[in-house]
Amino acid sequence: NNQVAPPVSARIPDYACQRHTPLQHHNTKFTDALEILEKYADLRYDDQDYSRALAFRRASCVLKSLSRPLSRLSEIQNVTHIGSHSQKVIQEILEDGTSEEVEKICADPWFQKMKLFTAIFGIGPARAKEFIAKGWSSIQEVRDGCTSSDWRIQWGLAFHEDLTTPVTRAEADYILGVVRRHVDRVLPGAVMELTGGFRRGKQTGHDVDILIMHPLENKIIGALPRLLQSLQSHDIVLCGRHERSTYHEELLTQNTKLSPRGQLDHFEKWIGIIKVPNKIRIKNDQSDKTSSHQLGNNKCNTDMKENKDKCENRNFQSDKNTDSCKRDVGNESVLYQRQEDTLDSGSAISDSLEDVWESLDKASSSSSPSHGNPREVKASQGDWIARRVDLIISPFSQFFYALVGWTGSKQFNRDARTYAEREMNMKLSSHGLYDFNQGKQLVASSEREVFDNLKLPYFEPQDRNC
Ligand code: DCP
Ligand code: MG
Repeated sequence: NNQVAPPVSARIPDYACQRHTPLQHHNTKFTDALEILEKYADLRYDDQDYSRALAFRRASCVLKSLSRPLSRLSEIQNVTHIGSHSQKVIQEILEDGTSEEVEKICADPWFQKMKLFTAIFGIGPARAKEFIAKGWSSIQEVRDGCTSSDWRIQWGLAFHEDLTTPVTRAEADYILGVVRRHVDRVLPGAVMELTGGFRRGKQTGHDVDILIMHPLENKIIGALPRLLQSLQSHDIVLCGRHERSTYHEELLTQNTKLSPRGQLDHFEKWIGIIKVPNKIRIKNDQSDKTSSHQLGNNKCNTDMKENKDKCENRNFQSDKNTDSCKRDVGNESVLYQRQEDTLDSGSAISDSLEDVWESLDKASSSSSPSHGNPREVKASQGDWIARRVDLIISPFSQFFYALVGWTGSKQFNRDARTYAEREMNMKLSSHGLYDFNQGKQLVASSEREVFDNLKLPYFEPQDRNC
């Protein structure tokens, strides 16, 4: 039939945080290609110049939010975020099914090596380029030649195959359960959320991001070291690094951008690798999918396709009157009440904090963040697989901003922060929201309230997959 679909451009809001972006959408043949161009631009050009890469990501994000497959370029011709280069690629795919430029990039040995090397835990584009300059083209060559003393690179190389095997949802749930048991021991009453891609409904991920909070603001002091001790005493931790909080109030108003790489927040956190029994993954494997190496449809990466699974309703609702918030998980409803701190304010808190940091510093200077020699540990690996885990501790007062920030996606965050700045004269971060018009912070006691404060419609985590 010759019916021409009306242009969709009129209905597309400017920012990704104003659009539904589901995990499963209708335009993967375009978005896969655009995201290869994004990756290539990210790796190819100067670290400071992420703008080319972002242009492809923005175009891809718009296409992900369309409610139907794109059939003609004219439907999106006036969309701000789809620039001429992206339009050219889309047109090519509409006509031929593939893009020659993208095919070429996929076949480019330099690109293949960059992807291979930057997939190593601890290796960024600059180091990957050094490896290529040395003439290396395989992981084994890096293992043989790399002399870095960085714990991430050492463990990343030793456990590269483990760490590039996608983490399944079953494993993420298992890790959450293990951490929860230990958190209950060292920080009773704490609240935990599985964040990152899994919270957005993804069935696989490259790591497991867990956000931890306690309704008593000061209870979290020293909790993460205790948690790690507890995990370590059960032989769960392979290696990792504990980072102090670098948060201070002035950050709320300072003009800092969300960097394309690296987490731009100041929470106390632990970044590391833990062991997960193989049987957990294998259980999940029956329903798993394989990686694709097809060139024909411009999918040259090893991304896993996502299952179309509706994710749990893990939303928080606030009750403004009682200064509390409620989380619904299935039929269960959990109430979090902000509680009175029992610790004195002022010097008592800072003294106890200093004590904690002092003992932590002593501990970390006397031992490396890893346990044993990575190669030896790998050689004697039992029936388990190494998994990347991030544990983040947030004070209650920042929790819902932290939850939005750590749920992502990265692009959702970027757009939400740009929207806050340009449209609202506000500064949004994972620590809070500052309104320059009123000269004050806007508190949130639910995820919904974060959106309300920004005058944005609420989007479920599974609709933030831009
Ligand atoms: N994040 C961000 N900016 C970054 C890195 C991360 O805003 N530069 C936020 C958004 C991410 C979340 O933190 O969704 C977790 O980071 P991950 O890198 O783990 O991203 P995902 O969990 O989304 O991806 P994956 O499924 O591969 O783990
Ligand atoms: Mg993640």
